[in-house]
Parts: sequence; C-alpha cells; structure tokens
Amino acid sequence: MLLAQLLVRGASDAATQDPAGTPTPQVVNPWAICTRTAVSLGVTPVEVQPRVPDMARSPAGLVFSSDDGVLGREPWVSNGSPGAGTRLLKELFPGPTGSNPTQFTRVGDRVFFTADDPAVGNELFVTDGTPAGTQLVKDIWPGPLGSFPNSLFAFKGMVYFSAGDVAHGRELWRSDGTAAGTILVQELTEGVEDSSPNQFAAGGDGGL
Ligand SMILES: [Ca+2]
Repeated sequence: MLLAQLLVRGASDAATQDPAGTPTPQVVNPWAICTRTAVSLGVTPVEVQPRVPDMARSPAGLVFSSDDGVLGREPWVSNGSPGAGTRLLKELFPGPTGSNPTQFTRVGDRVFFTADDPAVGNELFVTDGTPAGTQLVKDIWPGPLGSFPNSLFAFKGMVYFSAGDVAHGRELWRSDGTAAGTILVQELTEGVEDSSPNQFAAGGDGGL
C-alpha cells in the first residue's frame, strides 16, 4: 500500500505540462523513491557490537561505576535509595584518576569486573557489594602491566574471560573469585601468540 502510494506520488511529481497545457507523464524510476525513503528511516548497522554490561546486581544492591568529580570513576553500589543507599565501594585507583571499572558480570552472589590499579595494572576484580568484599582477584600479568581481562561471561558458577600474560599471550581464562582458582583454561595458540577468544556464549550441549 505504501509502495503504491509512493509510485502514484512519484508519477504525479514527475508529470509536467506541455505547451498546450496537457499533462505529460514522464518516465520515472520508482525505486529511486524507495531508496530515498530507506535512507530517511536509517538502516541497521551490519557490524554487531558486543554487549558490555555497565552494571550488575549484587546481594547488597546494584554495582556500577560513577565519577563523583573528586575520586575519578570508581565502583559504586546502590540499594536504589538516594543518600546513604548509594555509596562508593572502594577507591581502587587513589587520587583523582579513576580505576574505570567496567564489564560488571554477576556470578552467584558476587560481581566480577575489570579495573585499573596503579600497582597491578588493568586486572580482574570481584565484589560482593561491600567495601571489604571488593578486591583484586589475581594479578594475572604480574606487576603494573595489565592482563586486560575482556569478554567476561558467567558460566557454571565461574567467570570466563580472555586475558593476556607474559608466557601465553591473550587466551581463555576462568575464575572462581580466588587467586588460586583463577587459571588458564586452555592455550588455543601456543606461545605468546594471541588466540584472542571473545564473545563467549553457552552452547546447547551445556558447553561454553
Ligand atoms: Ca598486572
């Protein structure tokens, strides 16, 4: 119906008057109208961006990042109420520079995320929604260089993610929230070459 209306309108728009005053239909390309219509409505981008959650629920409330203008962007928790119900969890990067926590991913009663700490670099952190329960999981790339954990994904009570270390490059890791329980799952590409796994999803057979 819409197309028919467009075609009629297109033909009408293209009609002109000859010297005798008789309308003379002109040959038109009706698809040109459709093309213009599609452009005006916008199109869906072909490239699908991975979804990166910027907040997650914990037993103590919603965990998210915020910049209060003094401490930089740090992890916060809110029970949904203003005032005392919304508070800083921990200042992971001291001073006005923020730790820029992101990729909040709930696993059981805890929320994993990545953040910058000047002592260890960009690494994996975990919180139960309390300041005391907000801590580094493991310094995967030892020292101030970061392992840059990415693509955090909750699966069977653990968080799976990609991270880089000196010996293996970027590979698939998993963590139960403890340093001892944070291990390289499998080195898909031997040596320091990256296999760069990402965009994890649970399969129909219960696998990752
Ligand atoms: Ca490090």
